[in-house]
Amino acid sequence: MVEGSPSAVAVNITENPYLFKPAAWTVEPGTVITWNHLTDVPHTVISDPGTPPGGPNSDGQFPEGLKKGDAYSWTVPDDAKPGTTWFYHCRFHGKPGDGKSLGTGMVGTIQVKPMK
Ligand SMILES: [Cu+2]
Repeated sequence: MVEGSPSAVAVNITENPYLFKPAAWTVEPGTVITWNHLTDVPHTVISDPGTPPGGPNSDGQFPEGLKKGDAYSWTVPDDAKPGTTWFYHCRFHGKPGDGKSLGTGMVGTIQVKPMK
C-alpha cells in the first residue's frame, strides 16, 4: 500500500498526556496502520489479551518500546471479518481491558468496518 492512499492511516503517539491520536480507527481489511512516535519516552502498541489473534504488537519489532522518530506499521488482515475489534494499549502507560472493552490510560481501538 502506498502511504497517503485511502488504505493507509496513521496514529500519532503524543504527550501531555501520553495518547494515541486518534484513539480509534474504523478501517477496511488490508489497511496499513502506522503509529508515529513523537515523544521523548518509549511507548508500545500491544493488543489486549482476549482480542482476536494477529492484532498489532510492536514488541516483535521494538522489544524495548518505540523511541522518538520510530514508526510501527501493522496491516489489518485481509480476511478480518466486519466488526472485528482490536483494543490495544501501551504497556508503560496503559492498562489493557478484558478483550471486550477498552482499558484505561494510554489505549486505543482498531475496528474493521461493520457490515452495512
Ligand atoms: Cu506509552
